[in-house]
Amino acid sequence: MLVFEVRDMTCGHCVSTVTKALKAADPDAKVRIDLATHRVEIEPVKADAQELAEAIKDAGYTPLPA
Ligand SMILES: [Cu+2]
Repeated sequence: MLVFEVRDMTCGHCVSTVTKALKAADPDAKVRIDLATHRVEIEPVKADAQELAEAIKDAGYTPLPA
């Protein structure tokens, strides 16, 4: 499982934007986001950590190693 901390994800809209971006990069990945801790957990199927971090960045957010 991959974990990022995304501190600039601040509301439900951000959560859905980040989720959509991750699903676009890896449609079958499992994505779990805890807004209170800004924690994004991903069980990838085909994308690697680099690609998923890029997807979060392209959506306008900043993934940090957690
Ligand atoms: Cu938001």
